[in-house]
Amino acid sequence: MSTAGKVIRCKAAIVFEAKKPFSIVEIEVAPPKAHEVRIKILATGICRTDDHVQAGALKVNYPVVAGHEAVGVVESVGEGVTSVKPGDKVIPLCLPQCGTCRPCRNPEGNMCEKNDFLAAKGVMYDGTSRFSYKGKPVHNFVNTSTFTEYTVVHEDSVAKIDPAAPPEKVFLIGCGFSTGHGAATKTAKVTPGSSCAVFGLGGVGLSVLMGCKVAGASRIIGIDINKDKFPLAKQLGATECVSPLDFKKPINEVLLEMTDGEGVDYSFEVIGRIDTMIAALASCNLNYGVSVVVGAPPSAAEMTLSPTLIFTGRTWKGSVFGGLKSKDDIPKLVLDLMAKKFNLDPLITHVLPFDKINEGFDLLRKGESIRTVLKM
Ligand code: CND
Ligand code: ZN
Ligand code: ZN
Repeated sequence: MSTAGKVIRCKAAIVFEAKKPFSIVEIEVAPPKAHEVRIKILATGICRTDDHVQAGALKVNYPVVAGHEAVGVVESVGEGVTSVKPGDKVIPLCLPQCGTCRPCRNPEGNMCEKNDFLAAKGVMYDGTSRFSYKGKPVHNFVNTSTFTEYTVVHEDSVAKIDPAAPPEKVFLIGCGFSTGHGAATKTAKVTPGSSCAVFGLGGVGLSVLMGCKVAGASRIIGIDINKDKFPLAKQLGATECVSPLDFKKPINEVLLEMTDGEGVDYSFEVIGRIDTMIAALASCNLNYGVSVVVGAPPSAAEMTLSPTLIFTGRTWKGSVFGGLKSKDDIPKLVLDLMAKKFNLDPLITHVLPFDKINEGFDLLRKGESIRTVLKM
């Protein structure tokens, strides 16, 4: 029997307030309104950004259904939806692409003005939510919310993908892989023969590393305080790995020594800490080096640094969702996956049923997992 037009009762993992574990409860998911799409989630990944939501490091409105890295099937669509139809395999897009705002029209832009990263309102465009629990509204997260059996997103936040794409792998194109790979290839535009340093070797950092390798970098230095991450980093293309804990001097000085005082051509911060953002900047060449901030900074953080770091010519950039134009670029990356241009298997270390979401986050916090996929 079709569920179109009806309220769906289903399981979701809610964070009721910061620092409280995910609670699996039954919620109500309203039908999609005009230009909205209701999606049955098939598989969703655990990204550090969702942990920031749980930990209260990112500004969000609670209670919230987090989760932003997933794949699903369209269950029903609201009036006026043209780009997807029921039954289509899709990836929800945490960064929308409306196609008409200035960043969408600028060839170099991708921060669509419909994004909810900064305002973090946690509601649909009309200011209301499609989720409710015991009659009260529950917020969404970055226009997606995938820690639920069903979600509703705006048509700007969904991309139709190859129906043959395997859910337990392709979910990673919904954030981690695309963010990291794009940061190297699109934001930094890493050049053949160059040197790179990647700070943080989690799912996103390792994807940066894979992007550096594809772009032809000849030297890739991985940096992490957890040495258990080194073997996989080397397997994926790191030429060397170092831990800041092995040195008395600051890690940027270590990297300068490793590069004969030159610094690397490209550095990436993929942790989300102020000190490592500055260390990454100071590690790239003082004149033509490019440093990219990928790690999500705590919402309330501010930083101070010597202006000389920039004065000599370094370029400092940020990169959200790998600088990709989400709706256009995600289906292409899925085709590349299907054509075996890259392999996501090494990044997916754990598979758990959705109910074990808290266990999945524990694995991430203990540094034991790269990516855990939750199957619905
Ligand atoms: P994950 O936690 O898996 O990886 C972070 C890595 O950093 C771990 O291996 C840690 O051991 C390591 N680390 C922690 N502290 C230090 C330190 N002081 N020095 C060196 N290494 C350290 O996280 P992830 O890979 O899922 O995500 C990484 C960041 O990227 C995180 O901040 C997340 O919120 C952010 C992100 C950004 C975007 C975007 O669009 N820009 C999208 N998704 C995630
Ligand atoms: Zn836009
Ligand atoms: Zn993410």
